[in-house]
Amino acid sequence: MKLVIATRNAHKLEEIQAIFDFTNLEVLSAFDFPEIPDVIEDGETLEENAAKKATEIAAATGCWTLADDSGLEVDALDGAPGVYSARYAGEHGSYADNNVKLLRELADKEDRSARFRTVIALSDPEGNVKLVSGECVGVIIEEGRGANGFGYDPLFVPNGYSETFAELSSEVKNRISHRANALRKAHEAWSELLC
Ligand code: ITT
Repeated sequence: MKLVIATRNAHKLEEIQAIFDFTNLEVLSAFDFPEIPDVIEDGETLEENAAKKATEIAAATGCWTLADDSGLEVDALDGAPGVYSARYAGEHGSYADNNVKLLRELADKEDRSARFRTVIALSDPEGNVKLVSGECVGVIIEEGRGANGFGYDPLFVPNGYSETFAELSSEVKNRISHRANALRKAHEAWSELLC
């Protein structure tokens, strides 16, 4: 069976393949289908976007498709940037721009608690979709540290650690991250379908 992972984010693809042991599947990604246009992520929740990505790519490729949508939810900002995490500083903002904006918004806030959340959707080619989610709770520090990972990793220290996600090795991040937790749940829930 072929499984498409619906992302063009190479970091994410690496993390998903490191966690999920797809031994009996031929794994493809959005990179293998350059002709398929990007899915417009205009849902109001991570759940809506993950389901939309999975069902649209499954319909376009005719293959079972796994999609994830993730976001950083900051308590003092009422859950922002949340579903808007990728474009927090504007449609063409970089990861660095997003981090600068996050630090500015939190400048006068005492509560720095936050969580990364991932929703994973699995769709068959007919559009029947299932969802699971996972999270990783931590705090936003005052200045970025570390060079690993991507996105908000330099600003996020997971509970129980003193290093940021960008300072921790990818092995550690892949063990404790929101995506890892969601993928473990996906593995439990869907192992008969996918392994
Ligand atoms: P695809 O839609 O192609 O899968 P994306 O980069 O847009 O890739 P998401 O929509 O899942 O990824 O995530 C939205 C943003 O949330 C992403 O651009 C990052 O800024 C942030 N993010 C997600 N997972 C993260 C992680 O593990 N570490 C740091 N930031 C993360």
